[in-house]
Amino acid sequence: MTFFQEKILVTGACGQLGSELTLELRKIYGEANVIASDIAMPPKGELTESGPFEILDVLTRHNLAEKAYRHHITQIYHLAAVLSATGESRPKFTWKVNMKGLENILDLALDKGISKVYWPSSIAVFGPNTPCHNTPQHTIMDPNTVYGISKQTGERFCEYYARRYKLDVRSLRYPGLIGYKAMPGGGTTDYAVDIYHKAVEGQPFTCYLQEDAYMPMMYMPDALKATLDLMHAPAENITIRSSYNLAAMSFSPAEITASIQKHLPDFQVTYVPDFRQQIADSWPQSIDDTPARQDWQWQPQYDLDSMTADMLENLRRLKG
Ligand code: AKB
Repeated sequence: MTFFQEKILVTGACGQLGSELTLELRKIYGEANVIASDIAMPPKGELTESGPFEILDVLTRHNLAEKAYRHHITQIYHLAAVLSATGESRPKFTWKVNMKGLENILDLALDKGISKVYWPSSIAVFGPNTPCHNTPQHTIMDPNTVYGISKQTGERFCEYYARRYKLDVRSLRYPGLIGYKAMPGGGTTDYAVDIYHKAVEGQPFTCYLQEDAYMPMMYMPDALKATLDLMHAPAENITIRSSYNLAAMSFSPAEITASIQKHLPDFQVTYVPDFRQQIADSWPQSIDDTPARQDWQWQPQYDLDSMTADMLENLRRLKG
């Protein structure tokens, strides 16, 4: 596939998704053509060494406009956000970063004629009255975390900009994302990353959710593929301009523990649920992603056991 001089800005590039997605985008579009950005400079590493990096606060419109102008930006992946668990300790700040940040990016896209915007939503848009099994694309949405409320409002905003201003904005409702390259920060699903680290370090794990807290999850290679497939799909195939349901697997802490114990039989987990259990209780257990499968042929590759084998192999390699 060839692309004509696209110049891509990634906000929140140091996050769990951003640090991997930026590198994938650099492979496709060329290292110099993908500008990673975040609120602070990360330690030297692949992200800063493989291409341009800018310090960028998405709340500062003039800073955003200056970067977009200077780098001749044609597409934006706007990933900067505060996640669900952290959001509950700083609700006003979370609302501001998640909503004002998105508004600034959408307006920048209109002002500068930016051709495409990607913005991640989440299963957090659903709430306690949403059907929790095979949650459909269109259903009751009554999120009760500030993160979920900001994502649901953000979805309405994206659809509005797409319909009213013909902005090509695309979005996915990610489940919990699991990868070995970067740690997540402040989410309710983060336990499913931490547990692998503890297992490989030979340590017991204390889980902040109940053993039966079932949630939708996805391995990072699938999340990267879904994001790029959506962004590369012809515009006429994109029938959902709020955000697509996206599914791969669902499991509970007890099930991921059993999957790890197939490789490490002595691995031990204890359960000490905290406030994050209530958040997990309000989210779906499994997702129906039929529109994503129909519109741009979404198909996940990893299930729980194949993810576990890959996570353990890579973490063992990285931790020596
Ligand atoms: C979180 O737990 O907050 C995120 C999410 C599901 O959006 N991983």
